[in-house]
Parts: sequence; C-alpha cells; structure tokens
Amino acid sequence: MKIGIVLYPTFGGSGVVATELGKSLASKGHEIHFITYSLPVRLDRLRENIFFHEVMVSDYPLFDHTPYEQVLTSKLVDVVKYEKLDLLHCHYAIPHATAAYMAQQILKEEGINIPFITTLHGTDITLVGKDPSFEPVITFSINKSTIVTAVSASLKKDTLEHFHVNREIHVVPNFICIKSYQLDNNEKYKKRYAPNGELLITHISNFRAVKRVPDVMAIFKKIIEKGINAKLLLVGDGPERVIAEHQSREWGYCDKVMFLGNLKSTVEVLAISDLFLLPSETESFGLAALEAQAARVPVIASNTGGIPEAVEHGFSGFLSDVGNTEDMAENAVAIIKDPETLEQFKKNAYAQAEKFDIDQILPVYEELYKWAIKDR
Ligand code: GMT
Repeated sequence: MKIGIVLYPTFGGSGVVATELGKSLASKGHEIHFITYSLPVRLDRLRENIFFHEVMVSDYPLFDHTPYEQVLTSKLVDVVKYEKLDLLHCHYAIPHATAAYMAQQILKEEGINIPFITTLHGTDITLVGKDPSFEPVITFSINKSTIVTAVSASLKKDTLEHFHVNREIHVVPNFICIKSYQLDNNEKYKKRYAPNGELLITHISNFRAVKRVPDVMAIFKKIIEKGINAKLLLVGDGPERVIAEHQSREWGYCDKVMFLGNLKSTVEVLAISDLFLLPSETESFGLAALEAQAARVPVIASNTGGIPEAVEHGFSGFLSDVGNTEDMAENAVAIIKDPETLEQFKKNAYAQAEKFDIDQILPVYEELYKWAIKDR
C-alpha cells in the first residue's frame, strides 16, 4: 500500500508513534510518505520505501497567523495525486484530520477517492478538546474520518464524553519495537552517571505542566530522605524545566539531579535506568512509561487516563493518585531498596512491554488500512 502519514514532527509521543509505525510499515514493503513541516525527530536517516514531504510555511505580511492548515491541505492534495497514495493516516484530529477532509473534498472533484484514518493521541481530546471553541471542528473531523482509532480505552471514553461522535472508535494501543530497547554492555556508560553505585531514576517528558515535573522532584527528594543512594536523570525540555532547576539548586541537589535536555534517542538512558517516574496529571496512554518498561525499567506513575492500561499496578510498577508524592516515593523505595525485588520488577516490566510489541500492533493497523481502501 502507499500510505501518507500526517504527523507532528517534534519530540512527543504522537510523533514517535507515527514515525515508528511508518518505519515498520516500510520495512514490510509498504511505501510510506511522511507529510509535515520538518523532518520527524525519529526519522534519522534515509530508509528504503520512506519519503518525506516538507510542508513549507512562509510568513505572509498580511496575516498575523500563518495558515498552516491550508498549506498542509494543498500539500496533501499534491502528494496524494502525484504519488498515487491509497490512503492517509492522520495523527491528531486537529489540524491533520481537518486538512485531510479538505484534501479529500478537493480530490473528489477530480475523481480521486482518498480515505483517511485518524488516530487520536490525547492532547487533542483531553486538553485542547476541552476548549469549547474547537469542539465543532474536532467532532466534524472525527465523524468524517474513514476510520478512527484511539491509543487507549480511556481516551476512547474521554472522546465519547466530550464530543458528539457517531462512529466506532477502535482502540489500538501505542507500541514499541522491543528489540531496539535491549542494549548490552551498558556498565561503562552507567559508571559515568553513577560512579558510586547510585541507583538511577529517570523521567522523560516535554516538561509541560501536565507532566507535573515538580512532583518528579518531590518524589526524588523523598526517596533520598528515605536513605536511598540515587541520582535523577531528567530528559527533555519545556516550560517547567526552570522550576525543577530551581528546586534542585534550592535543595542543594545539583550533584544528584542531571538535566540532559532533549535526546533524539532515549534507549541509551533507559538502558542504564533502574526506575522511571511519570506522575502526570493525565496521559492518554503514557508512551514514555511503555518505552521504559521495554528497557526493563519499572515505573512509578499516577493512576490516571490510560496509564493503568500501560503499566500493571503491583507487577511492572506502582500507580498512585495524582499528586500523592509520598505514596509514590514509598512505592519507589519498595521496588529499589532490595536488589532481588528490583530484579523481579525489571523482569516484570519487560514482560508487560512484550504485550505492546510492534509485531502485535502492526497487523491491527494493516487490517484497518485494508478495510479503509476496500471500496476505492
Ligand atoms: O504527552 C505529551 O505531551 C505529548 C503528546 C503528543 O501529542 O505527542 O503525547 C500524547 O500522545 C502519546 C502518544 O499516543 C501518549 O502516549 C501520551 O500519553 C499523550 N499525552 C497526553 O495525553 C498528555
């Protein structure tokens, strides 16, 4: 099949899922065309069957805001027509599904029928979608999609609660390619960050308020106060990084907390981690927690949104109420304080991640694609 994938190219779960999906489809022989405004973060090198189409947005002196959706629509029309695509797969309802609908209508005038699949990732529904000014556009774009998928049952429920959806929503969970998370010989690398045998605790996010990064810091502080010899690795960047930096300096933790910034690949950091923290306000799924488990890292997270679908409480980690940093710290210590328990949780984390391996999820998308193009 020739598939156009419309995505956000930046750091963030939806872009990662869309890119990894495209890469896996390409390796199975499908022809994949990524369409977005810059090279996707995880599309690091030229690969067979993969093409990238950049949506070039220029500033018009007349407009205060650049009309990205219209430029994207024109690009979709062009790519569908000249690359002879079979279908579009849009990650995010706005603006991608909206632009795909427009492109579909334009192409219809020329006798071309292009179906489009919309995958809902969360922020479009749980945060942006709650802004009533977007409601009609999101509802319309979802209802006009040929097929709609959501990355968790929790997100499906939220979508049905907030929007007047008249279509079936298929739950297709996020996935990882578990093979790529198995790195050997990481002892030398670990010594660099933990020279005195410290346990390494990690958090990866875009440091938006929804991630509750100050809670990450508070959990870590409580773990240290409970007598654990540990360091905190913070990966990513965003608005709340300065708050965490301030906390670290105020507590005298500069030698214990390391801010690594944005990393294109998180595999190496996860390979040396002992515990992962994700105390978010909400997560439609929590791909970062799944990636951690794939690297055999147990997870301490909040019991919210789709996280309980990704992390099994008491098996691959522990879940607590949002903001209950004391409970999270106690659970963290329960896992890491004795090497045997930690080893068992690491094994469990891997077993949990295996359920979400790409080999299980890719065929589900392929079946949906076949269904979407059956009437072309
Ligand atoms: O979490 C973010 O801030 C990034 C965001 C995105 O749109 O890329 O992630 C969302 O989609 C991911 C992939 O499906 C999910 O794993 C994340 O849970 C979801 N984030 C939220 O719901 C806050």
